Amino acid sequence: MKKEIKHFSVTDSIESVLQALDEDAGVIIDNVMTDDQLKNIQKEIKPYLKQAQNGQDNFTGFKTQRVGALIARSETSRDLAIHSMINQMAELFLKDHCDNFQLHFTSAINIGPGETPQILHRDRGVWGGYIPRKIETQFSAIWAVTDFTFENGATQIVPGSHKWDKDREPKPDEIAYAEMKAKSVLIYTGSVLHGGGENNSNESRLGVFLHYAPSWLRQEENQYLSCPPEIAKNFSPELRKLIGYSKGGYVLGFYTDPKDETGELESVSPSRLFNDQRDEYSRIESASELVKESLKKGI
Ligand SMILES: O=C(O)CCC(=O)C(=O)O
Ligand SMILES: [Fe+2]
Repeated sequence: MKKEIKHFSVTDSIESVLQALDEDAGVIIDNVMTDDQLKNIQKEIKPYLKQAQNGQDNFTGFKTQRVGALIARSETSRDLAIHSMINQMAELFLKDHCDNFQLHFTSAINIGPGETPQILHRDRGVWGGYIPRKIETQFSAIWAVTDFTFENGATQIVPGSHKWDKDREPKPDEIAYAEMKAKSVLIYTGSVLHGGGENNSNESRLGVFLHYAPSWLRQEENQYLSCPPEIAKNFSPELRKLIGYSKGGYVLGFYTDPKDETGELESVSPSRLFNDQRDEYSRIESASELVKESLKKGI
């Protein structure tokens, strides 16, 4: 029997979606974007797609374009990045392995006609395979900007493969395709086998990828360069925190303003760049508690 990806709607409970994600590591939520969001995101990405080169190797695809820096470049991507249902799910999904999560990667991936299937892979491979499998590293969303069909390169997903032995390879009938209408979103995890689909149609398949990861990990897309402070200063504190202008732990990710001679901007949270005084890690109750907590988690 052909493998299928389960579909949900925005009115389904987050728990039921997460339950399916736990079982399959890939689920679709239909019709999440508004009509205006779809129209606007197409408009915002179009000028960059006009100029973008195709990939240079058989992982990035010789007929596939990638456009990054979406938080800086696309207002609608900012709204999608903080979408409340997606963020609530990301938090619940990742919370066993971190105190906070962050936006890890943004990309509009446009698979052109004639593209061959991308090699199946696990996105957690970006860290070189050093992170133990028991730690879930990514909660990832692919927002469909065009329809995703079997013919035009819908993402291949191998449901359940997050629980497989790492060397097991799927048989063709174990591969499902993330067929969905524009405005829908595919949620998948860093541990599931997946890859771009083969495009045998005359049209391109465009998806907006927004991935989330624990805030103690290095981000795949460097947000401080892709979305520098002079752009981030116009965003809400919530969005700035999500993209990384925040600390990921008591001392993790602090900065010191090299020009500061007042001593005020010594070892502070990046949120202070924007005069935001909030820093949930600024003070600890007790050093011994902090050390004890981290020991309990497994240092
Ligand atoms: O384009 C797709 O559907 C998947 C792309 C992907 O998985 C990747 O580049 O890591
Ligand atoms: Fe991938």
